[in-house]
Amino acid sequence: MSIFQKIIDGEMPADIVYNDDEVCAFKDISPKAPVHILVIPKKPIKSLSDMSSDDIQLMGTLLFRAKQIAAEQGLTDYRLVTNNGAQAGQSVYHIHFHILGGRPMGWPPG
Ligand code: DGP
Repeated sequence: MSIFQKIIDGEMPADIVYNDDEVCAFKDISPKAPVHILVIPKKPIKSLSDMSSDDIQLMGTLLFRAKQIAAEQGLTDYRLVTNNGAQAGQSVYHIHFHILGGRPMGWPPG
């Protein structure tokens, strides 16, 4: 079971900023920007590579919630990132989008 599943199940504390039947969002424990929030589906999809066609609507919902949460946090400019696989920087295998904002962002990412 991933650490994010434990957060969803209430077994692990987190600073939750959004929660509904399908989506949960909470502050990253190791923030890389003044605003750093993780947006996850409650369905335990491991990574973007594991998304199936059954998940298209859910992932659209996730994107919509991400933009709402970013706005609620006062962000107009921000980055929305998913790391897919270890080489891309994924460390938790429950799909998530990072909302990163509140400072200028470089490009390309390292
Ligand atoms: P990634 O490396 O893309 O898989 O992102 C995983 C993120 O999850 C990373 O930025 C740190 C964060 N994280 C790991 N464990 C916890 C935790 O227990 N609580 C919270 N809030 N965030 C966590």
